[in-house]
Amino acid sequence: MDKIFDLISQEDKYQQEAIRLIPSENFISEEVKKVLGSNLSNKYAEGYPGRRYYQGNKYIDEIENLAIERGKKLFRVEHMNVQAYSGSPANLAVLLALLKPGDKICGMRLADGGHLTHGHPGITFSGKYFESIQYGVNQEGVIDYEAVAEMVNKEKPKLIFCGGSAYPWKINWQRFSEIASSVNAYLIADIAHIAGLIAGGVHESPVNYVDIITSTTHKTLRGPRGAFIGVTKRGIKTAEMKGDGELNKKIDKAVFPGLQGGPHMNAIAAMAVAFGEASRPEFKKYAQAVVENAQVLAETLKAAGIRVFGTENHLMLVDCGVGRGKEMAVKLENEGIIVNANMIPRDQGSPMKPSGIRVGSPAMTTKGWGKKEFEEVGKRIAKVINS
Ligand code: DSN
Repeated sequence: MDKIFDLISQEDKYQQEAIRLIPSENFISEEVKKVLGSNLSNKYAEGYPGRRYYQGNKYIDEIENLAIERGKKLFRVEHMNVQAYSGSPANLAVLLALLKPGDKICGMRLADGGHLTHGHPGITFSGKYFESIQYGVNQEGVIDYEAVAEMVNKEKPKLIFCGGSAYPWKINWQRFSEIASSVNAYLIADIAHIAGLIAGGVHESPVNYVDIITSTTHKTLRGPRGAFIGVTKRGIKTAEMKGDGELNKKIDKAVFPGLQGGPHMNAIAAMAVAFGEASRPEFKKYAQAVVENAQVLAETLKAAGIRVFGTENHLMLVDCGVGRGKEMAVKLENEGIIVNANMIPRDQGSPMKPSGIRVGSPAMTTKGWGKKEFEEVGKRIAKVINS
C-alpha cells in the first residue's frame, strides 16, 4: 500500500489525540468527508450551471445549484458564487471584479489581526498590485473606528475590507458601513473566521451593511476547504449607483475565467452538505458553545495573571511575554496542545518572533468539549506560559 495511507492514518490518530486549539481549524462531519472523497473529483465543469464548456454536467449543475441555494438562504445574500478554491482566491476575485490595478484599497493590518489578502504591503498580490492603506487596533486590541474614519476620509480608498484572521471582538458592521458610504467605497466583509458564528446566530450578520461577503467554509462553519462570495442587496445597488453594471456577473466572471479554471465539484458538493448542517438547530447550539467555551478559556488564563485579548468570538490572543510566542507554541505542542504563535496588538517582538499565541475553541467544541475541559486546558496553558 502507498506510504501515504500510513501517514494519513498517523495524522488521523494525532488529530484525535491532540488538543486542537488553532482557531481556523475544525473537524468535518463524516458526510462532508464522504462527499469530498467521492467521484465528483473526476469531473471538469468550467463555467456555471447551464453554461458549461464541457458536456456531461447534468448532475453537476444540480449539485452546484443546490450549494448556491443553501448558501444564499443561510447567509441571506442575493447571489452566491461557490467556486473560489479558498478564501484568498475569493478575495482576489473581488479585487479583480471591482478594481483596476493601482486603485486604492483599505484593510486591517496583518499584525493587528487582518489578513494577507486585505492589502498587506510589499509581498502580497493585494499589496503589490493595489495601493494599500491599512488600519489597526488600539491598546486593548479593538479597531480604532475613529482613526479608520479619518484615514478613509483623507485617502478615499475605492474598496474597504473589514474582518480578519486574529481579531477576537465583534465587528461594528454599521460603523464600517457609514465609513465606506462617506467616500462611496465598496465594503467587503471577510467573515472567514466567524461564518459559523453568523450562521449559528450568535454574531450579527453583516448582510445589511456591506456590499459583498467573502468567506472560507472550513473554519467555524465546519465545512470542506473552500470559499464563497455573497453579493448583498446593498452591493447590487452600490454597483448600479456607481455605474459598474451587474455585480453578480462581475463576481462570477472574475472567479471564472478571471482567476480559475475548473471548479472543484467535490468541494462544492461538500459545501452544500455543510450549509445544510449549519442550518440545523444543533448548529446553533454548537455556535453558542464555541463562544462560551472560548470565554471560559480566556477567563481561566486571565485568572492566572496572563494578559489576554478577547474574547467575543471563538478566538483570543494570549500575551506570552516579548518574543516568546513561538517558544510557547512549541512547548505546548510538546504537551499535545496545538496552537499557533501570533503577533499581539502593539507587539514589541517581530513577525518571526511574535509575543503571543492565538488560541480558539471551534475544533474541541466539535469534539464535545465543554466549559470544564476548557477550564482545565486553560490551566495547563497558563502553567506552561508562567513557568
Ligand atoms: N491562515 C488562516 C488562519 O489560520 O486564520 C487565514 O488565512
